Amino acid sequence: MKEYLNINPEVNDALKEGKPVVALESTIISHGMPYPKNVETALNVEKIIRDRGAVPATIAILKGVLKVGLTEEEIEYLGKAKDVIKTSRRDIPFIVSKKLDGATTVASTMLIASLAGIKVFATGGIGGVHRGASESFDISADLEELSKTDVAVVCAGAKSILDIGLTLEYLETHGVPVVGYKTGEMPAFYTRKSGYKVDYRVDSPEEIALALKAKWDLGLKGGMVIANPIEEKYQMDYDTINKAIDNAVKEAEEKGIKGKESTPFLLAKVKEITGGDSLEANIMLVYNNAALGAEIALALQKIS
Ligand code: PSU
Ligand code: MN
Repeated sequence: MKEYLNINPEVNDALKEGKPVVALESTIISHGMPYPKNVETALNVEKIIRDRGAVPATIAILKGVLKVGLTEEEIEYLGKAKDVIKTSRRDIPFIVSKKLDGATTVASTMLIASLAGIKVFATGGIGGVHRGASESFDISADLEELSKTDVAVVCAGAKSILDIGLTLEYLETHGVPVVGYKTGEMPAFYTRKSGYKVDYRVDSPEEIALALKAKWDLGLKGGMVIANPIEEKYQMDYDTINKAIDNAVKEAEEKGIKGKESTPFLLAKVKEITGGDSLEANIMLVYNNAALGAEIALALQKIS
């Protein structure tokens, strides 16, 4: 394992001393936001986590090495680079053996975080069951990973580029708890509402930490989705964003966009249609999730 995995010294010390660590993904940097906002956001996210007394560990694959805890220079590099490959679980063997650069999705970030011993991961949104999946079979590997890898994922729910109802059904089938932070409703990334309920409402990081401890103590494999709604003041207008998403989905269908290109295409289209508004909302919700991720990591540390 040592030859594949590189944990930076700050993260390594924190893990050894049992200090709270929060993992962060890198597809959001390379494919989720434009430069330089992506780099600025990634660095701010790390600062938010540090300010709360936890250690951030941004994860990516650089020249074939699984990196846990990128330096500022490495984040800058990933944010600017044009040829970084979106890397989910199935891509890892080739990115590693060919010594390529890979930006990690929720699935691969969970996997690598777990190899390093990190239990909490904060991001924007998870992948899920796509609309029309009964025909296309397009279901993100993020969901499968959540069913088997012991990492809690703090997100702002799932975008309605996905079929949120089917995503929740899939998670239920695979035994993945979906909890709402201070809400009983599953948030839809840009908006606090989706029309779907979460399994449990939780009102404090301690409550989440206790449930995670119970889950893993009992040997119930897999993660947990902690859905943290975007703050009221930053949420987008429900009809505006959903119209933009409907148009993006229609265009993807017309152009025959499939497979791993699907999510990045839809995200970019939605951003194009809504201008800077959706980017701004996206950034604010990631900050919100980073803060909650740090608090959960702290709460978990206290009881473990
Ligand atoms: N959803 C978002 N923003 C993102 C992603 C999803 O709102 O940046 C990224 C994440 O890295 C996620 C990945 O893990 O897309 C899912 O891709 P796919 O649907 O191809 O599994
Ligand atoms: Mn897919």
